[in-house]
Amino acid sequence: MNKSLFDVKMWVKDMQQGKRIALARIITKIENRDVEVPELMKEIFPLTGKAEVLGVTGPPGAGKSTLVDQLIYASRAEGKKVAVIAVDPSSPFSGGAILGDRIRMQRHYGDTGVYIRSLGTRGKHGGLSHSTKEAVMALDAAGFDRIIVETAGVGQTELAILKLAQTVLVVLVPESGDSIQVMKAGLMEIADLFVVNKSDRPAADQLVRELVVMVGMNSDHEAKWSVPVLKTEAVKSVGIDAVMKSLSEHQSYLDESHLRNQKRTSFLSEEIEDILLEKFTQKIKESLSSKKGKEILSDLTSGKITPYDASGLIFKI
Ligand SMILES: Nc1nc2c(ncn2[C@@H]2O[C@H](COP(=O)(O)OP(=O)(O)OP(=O)(O)O)[C@@H](O)[C@H]2O)c(=O)[nH]1
Ligand SMILES: [Mg+2]
Repeated sequence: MNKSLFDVKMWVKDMQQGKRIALARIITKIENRDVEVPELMKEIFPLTGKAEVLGVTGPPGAGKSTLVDQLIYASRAEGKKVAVIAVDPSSPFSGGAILGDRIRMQRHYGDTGVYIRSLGTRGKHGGLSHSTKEAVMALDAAGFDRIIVETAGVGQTELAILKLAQTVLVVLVPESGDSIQVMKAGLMEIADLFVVNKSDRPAADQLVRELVVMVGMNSDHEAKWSVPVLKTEAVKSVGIDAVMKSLSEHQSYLDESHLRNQKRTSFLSEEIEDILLEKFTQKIKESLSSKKGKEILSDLTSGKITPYDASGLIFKI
């Protein structure tokens, strides 16, 4: 008998029935880019496509997790099941750097309608955006109605990750004031909603005004969605209702404008790209370490062929 201890079908079924251990184990396999992932995703994929996926980003310390905590609370009041993935590209370990987030959101502990998980760059380099996409699919299949992806920071990796969201919420704070940064970081292009948090601080209104002007300059007149700029004081739960309202309006807009389908297509197209890249990378590594690969490398080192010749030959193995 050579049956794997990890019965993919059974774990996915358990996950669908709400068993936390199954969900956690599946996401860990995804995070580690385990060999069973393709088989897992085959079971998971047909169960996806129902969840609302929100992305939350902004500079470090802007209050993203505090706001997400409020969004969880408000979503629960609507009867929705919510999952949060806190992504930290700078962390090689999940759970470590983002431990603070778990503590911040721990009032939901014991609520079976809430699941919070961190993802770091464990496993192979560059796979974080791929892992996040598949973790979102797993949570969707597990029956969460709303999935919130919080990314720490506004670098290229974070922006790439946010492509998977249907609605992107950018959180800024008065002291990060320089709205020029917003332009530079490419946030204007991805924001569906701006939130100026810590509005208890001076200069919040100033930042709101600047953002409104920038949104106005950036929006094309044909656009049916005008990006709202809202003020919150997340620690005190101020302004959350308006954020929830805008999020729901954006979701309706996605349906009315048929953008939801378009977003799903681009999500899946990126997933294919990631799968192929992963396969190619693996294949190239195998080819390079094969007998033939070593001969090619030796010819390259001795100057008989060029790196481009070598690549062509490796490609044909
Ligand atoms: N004054 C004030 N402080 C706030 C507000 N919202 C959050 N904070 C505080 O700001 C700090 C950072 O909040 P977090 O929610 O951890 O911010 P974050 O953006 O998730 O931080 P990273 O994930 O580390 O980038 C905490 O000490 C919060 O209590 C607010 O509306 N007003
Ligand atoms: Mg945070």
